[in-house]
Amino acid sequence: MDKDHLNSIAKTLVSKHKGILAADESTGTIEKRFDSINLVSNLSNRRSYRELLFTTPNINKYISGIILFDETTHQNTIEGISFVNLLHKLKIIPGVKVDQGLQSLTGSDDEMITSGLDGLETRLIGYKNIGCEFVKWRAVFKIGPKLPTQNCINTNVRLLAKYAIISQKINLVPIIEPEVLMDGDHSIEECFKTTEQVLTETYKQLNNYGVFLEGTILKPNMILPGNSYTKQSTPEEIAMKTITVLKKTVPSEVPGITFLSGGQTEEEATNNLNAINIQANITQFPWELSFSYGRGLQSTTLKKWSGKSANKKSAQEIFLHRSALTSAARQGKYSSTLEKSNI
Ligand code: 5MM
Repeated sequence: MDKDHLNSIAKTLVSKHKGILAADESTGTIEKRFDSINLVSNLSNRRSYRELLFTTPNINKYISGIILFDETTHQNTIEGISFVNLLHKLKIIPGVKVDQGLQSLTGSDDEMITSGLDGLETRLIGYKNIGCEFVKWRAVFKIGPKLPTQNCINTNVRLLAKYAIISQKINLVPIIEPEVLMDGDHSIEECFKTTEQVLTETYKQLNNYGVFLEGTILKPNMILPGNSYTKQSTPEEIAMKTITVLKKTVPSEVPGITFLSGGQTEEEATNNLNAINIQANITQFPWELSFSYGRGLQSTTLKKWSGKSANKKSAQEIFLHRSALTSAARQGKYSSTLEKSNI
């Protein structure tokens, strides 16, 4: 394990002003996204969409790394440059999602565990050889009556820890994504309690497996009420609760925390990240607090594009603008008046 290399990649991913674009939608997920714009999900449309995102002029001012789906790691720009090489040229670090999706937890109708450990090391060597520098694995936890179960938490966090140590052996920085889902009618307090439990167990297992924390990134959910809960929370409350949980659970060796957007609107995800960074600027924290958004960066861009090459330029302008706003939020410098500005 090359610890200096792992630490340097992790730190570059969370450099000041920058964050990560999650463009690693699996085939089923991208199909759902394309359904929303009435576009068929085939190889060619997926390639064109990813090219639109990655070739957005100046996007490297705000984006430090991009998480790809396996298919995209084998694809090229229209001029024939591989996407991985293109990102290197742009000084954007290429990474790849290496979990293989969710399967039912044995004996449970309600809970899922993440698959992908079989043959993982061989796949990782392949990704490293083509130039990827980091990887991502997502575990999900549902809040509900008696959920998540201790069995689901234990099983998922052990898998996360095994994935992380195998990745570091191949000198790939593991992004650790334990996502407490915002689906449901639970309160913000329930999200707080569950996230605290999940993150506590996550770091217990990462330590048990000897994972080098300085060479990792955490990708957690923010502390939010469920999306069908009656009472909504202010960004300040979300920020306070999020930071409190992180302080209780995340060791100071971790270089950076890059939040997922998890189904928030683009504006909510920006506003809440901004409130978190305003807090962080008041009280110093050991980690960088940044973003690794999928929908939080792409929703309006995708709608604008709608699969039409005539819309590519205006869709790229929207993507650059959303990335600039999210970068401002990552510094605690966002305000909703910027939504209509030219920054
Ligand atoms: C972009 O979506 C990623 C892959 O999800 P699937 O395996 O379900 O296709 C996902 O892991 C993503 O990186 C995170 O959920 C963050 O995305 P959001 O949209 O929540 O910011």
